[in-house]
Amino acid sequence: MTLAPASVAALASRGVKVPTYDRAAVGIGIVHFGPGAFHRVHQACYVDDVLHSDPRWGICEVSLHSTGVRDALVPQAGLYTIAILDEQSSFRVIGSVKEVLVAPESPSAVLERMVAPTTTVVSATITEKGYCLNKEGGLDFSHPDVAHDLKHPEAPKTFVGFLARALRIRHDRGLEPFNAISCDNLADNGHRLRRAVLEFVRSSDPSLAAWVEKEVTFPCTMVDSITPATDDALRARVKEALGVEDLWPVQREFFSQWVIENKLRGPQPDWASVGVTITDDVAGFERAKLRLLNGAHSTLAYTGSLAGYETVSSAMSDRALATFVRQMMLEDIRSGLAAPQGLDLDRYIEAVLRRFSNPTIRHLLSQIAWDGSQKLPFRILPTIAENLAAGRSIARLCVPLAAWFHFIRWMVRHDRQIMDPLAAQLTELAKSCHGDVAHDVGVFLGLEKVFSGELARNTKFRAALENAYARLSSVDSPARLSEALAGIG
Ligand code: CS2
Repeated sequence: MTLAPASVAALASRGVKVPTYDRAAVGIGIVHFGPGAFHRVHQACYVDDVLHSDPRWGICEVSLHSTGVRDALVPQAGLYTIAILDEQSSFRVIGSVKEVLVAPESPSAVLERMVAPTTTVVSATITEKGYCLNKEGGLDFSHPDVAHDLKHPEAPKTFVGFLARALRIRHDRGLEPFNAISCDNLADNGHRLRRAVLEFVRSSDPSLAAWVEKEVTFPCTMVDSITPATDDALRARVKEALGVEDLWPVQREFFSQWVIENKLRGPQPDWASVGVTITDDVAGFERAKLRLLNGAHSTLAYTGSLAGYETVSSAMSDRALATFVRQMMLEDIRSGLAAPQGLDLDRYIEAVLRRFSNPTIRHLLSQIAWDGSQKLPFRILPTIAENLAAGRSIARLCVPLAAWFHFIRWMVRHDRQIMDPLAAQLTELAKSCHGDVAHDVGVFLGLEKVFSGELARNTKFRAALENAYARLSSVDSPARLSEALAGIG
């Protein structure tokens, strides 16, 4: 038997937290792009809390590519389980998903939801690559899906294309615009989304640009909860706990944080009432999280993988690696950060390291290693640029980059699939490497979509990167990693 509305009442008696509001009375007020695991453990969970006091905010989920989530959730009437993994793990059934649409199957159904007067929030978790941005942070007009959407605005493929089309229709129908909320790990995510939409509209629908510029809000956000991908072990665990099968449960740590910029317009869920921070200073929170947590994650992903570790917690059990990451956070990253009100950076760093060491979370390094070409420019390069300008050390900060180069070479040597939009180019680059440090580093620095010309030509940066690359070149075990890290920083 699978999870269904009829099984919910019995679950409460098994100690499972279930929605106690009337789901039939829930209306759709939010359209969300990217119903992946992170969104379902994070935003959809906050919304589930809101629905206990305000039924207007059910979610219409939109998948831009795959049918997987739709095919799993529709037979369960949108219900799914979150496993909250901690010393005391718990299970919760979420009822906030009212509908799941697959955009390529029916772009018009998606647009209809986006232009409904009751829809005041359109949000997204589509990963860094989903915004189709170029290295300068603007819209990448050479991206095939962007080119498609400019030609076929009525049937978009991209999030930006859907926003532009829906805003056009709302404008023509005299409706207020919705709030467009990016919930992805991009620096200044709201500003980048706004710029991409304006550039798209200016090139395809210039008469709408002034209205979008003046009327539409794109709040920045910071989102945080460690969310390992769903696996069979989780499915089995949920089945045991619930007594029914959930076709696509999700899992996360106990910790969850959401910070939204204080510029939302029109009717909204009472986010603050369910623990969301609404503030004018999102940038401080976002920089701290992206650079300290996500920067350290990428460092662990590439160095830990080279040493043969599989999970974040196992990599953190390596004393040399854990010490290295802690020093990089405290000495190289923290010094360039301005703490937002209410956030003690030292305590934040210790809390992040404790979260990484949580043994109940099986977070694969290989999952974090995805999309290095998209993630490292937000997580590591800004700190390197600022430290170079301020005369602060960059020695340790070059380790995640050099480790990424070695990781890509290892993947190619072992014929493993590289999960990255630049996979083909990275594979060619790796094949052209032969172990000469200056040559190999030069090859990777030629990645124009990742490294600016200015940074690639910076002799201090190049020297530090070559040093890290040389020291990591024979790492294939924890002992070799410990030796390599000992000489850096
Ligand atoms: C991780 C993030 O996969 C990754 O790149 O660094 O998903 C990280 O777990 C989240 O941002 C935590 O909030």
